[in-house]
Amino acid sequence: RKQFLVHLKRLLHQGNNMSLNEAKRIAAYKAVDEWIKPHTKVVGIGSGSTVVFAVDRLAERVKTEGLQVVCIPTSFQARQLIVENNLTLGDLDRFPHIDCAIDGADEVDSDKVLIKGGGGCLLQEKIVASCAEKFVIIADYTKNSQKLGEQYKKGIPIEVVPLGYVPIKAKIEKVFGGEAKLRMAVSKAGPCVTDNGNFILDWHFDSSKTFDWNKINSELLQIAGVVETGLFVGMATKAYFGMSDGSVKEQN
Ligand code: ABF
Repeated sequence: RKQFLVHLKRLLHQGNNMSLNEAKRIAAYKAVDEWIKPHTKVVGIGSGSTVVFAVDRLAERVKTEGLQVVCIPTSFQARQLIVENNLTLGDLDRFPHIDCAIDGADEVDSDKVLIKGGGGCLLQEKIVASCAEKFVIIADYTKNSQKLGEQYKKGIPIEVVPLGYVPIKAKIEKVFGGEAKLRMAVSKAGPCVTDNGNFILDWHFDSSKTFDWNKINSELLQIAGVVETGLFVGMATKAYFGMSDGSVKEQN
């Protein structure tokens, strides 16, 4: 009864955002309940707003089921979530093999290719995802697209070494077309600097074209000074989308 009232209050409090936040929550809860088993030991914790709900559910299950999990963060925000929820904080030095990583995304296409990094954490997110046996994506319905660029209009984030961003920008635009925009800090006073001290170029591509994202990703990574891309190709095990009708759409 208490839990119901807390949940009801949360729903009422969220007002018109309810459907989007509720969509995030139901996707997150389903993913945690399906992928975090009693024997799960190491969990990768993603970044963004949807993951907050996943950590809520994980913390609840740790308390009620006595789960013994170590959580590996993908950003400063993820680290704060782990600490604030009294979950055990781990690192890749001691836990390089992750059983399951759960993370958000900016967009997911019909082949489960992801755009990630809207929040600027793509490098650590991709490292953690690459160390995970299972990589599970949780998102609301606004991320579920047939083709990349259909709904997400901020471009594909590409983390680059600050020293080279001008020639790298020029190379990307020459080879791939579109426009690679230097991401500015919220204050607009200067460029956004990632947790790793790098810049981000958001590559606005022509979404009417069809791309071989695996090839694009590999070619981008060949450019000297490109550290990582927000294209996650062939990495996601499964995606869960909270839909506006209260259902959860699963993409295998
Ligand atoms: C993170 O989740 C980022 O890669 C991506 O930008 C973000 C999506 O945020 P949200 O869950 O708030 O939609 O993993």
